[in-house]
Amino acid sequence: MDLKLIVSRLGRTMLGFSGGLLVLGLPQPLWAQSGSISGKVVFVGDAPQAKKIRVTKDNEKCGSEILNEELIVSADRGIKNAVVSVAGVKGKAAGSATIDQKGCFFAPHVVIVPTGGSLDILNNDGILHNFHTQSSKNAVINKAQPGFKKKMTEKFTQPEVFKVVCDAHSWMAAWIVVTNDNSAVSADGGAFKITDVPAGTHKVEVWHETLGKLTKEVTVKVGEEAKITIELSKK
Ligand SMILES: [Cu+2]
Repeated sequence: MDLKLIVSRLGRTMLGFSGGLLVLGLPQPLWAQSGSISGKVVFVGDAPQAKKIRVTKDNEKCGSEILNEELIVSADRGIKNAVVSVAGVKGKAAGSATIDQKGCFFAPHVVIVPTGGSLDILNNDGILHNFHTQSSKNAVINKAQPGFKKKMTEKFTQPEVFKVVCDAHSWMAAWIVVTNDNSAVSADGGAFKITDVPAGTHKVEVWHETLGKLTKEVTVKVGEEAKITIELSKK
């Protein structure tokens, strides 16, 4: 049997299988009913230059300059660190996330934590950091993390977007997005992809720390990738 025939028979078997489940009233497997959303978050206007921050403390660990990650726009106007979420659609239950303090900045700059999940806070600098959340729905965490303490773990139970600072280094900042919505953070160059999105029309919410929020309707078809461009600009 040639490969094409095998693939086509296999495809029909899979469709028959999922259709059969539908007739039986059983939940269909995810691959039979979902697609994905991908695209790029784009800055409208001339791409601003990334700013640098002068480091005035712990220079042996931190160097003399740190990139200000408030707004990172690539030469072709892609925006890094925007959060794209499919409202009301549960993401994969990852359960945990990690943020590192290395070179005196938080990495990643924006981290998604599932609601009720935990965040591992690493200190790979071997110097004192102080993890301080500016949260209001979740209890404020204000904890020193001395150089010898390589890892702390915190839980976040309420959906909320909030800033984290370090009281030992005034330039350090990150954002924590606590959500169960299926979400992704845009990469360098602005690209993002969200998989396992049920077929249908969804409200896609976009958030960026300095450019604000935007909502867009997107229709997802089974097995297809809905491609969108999200434009954000300075207010
Ligand atoms: Cu610090």
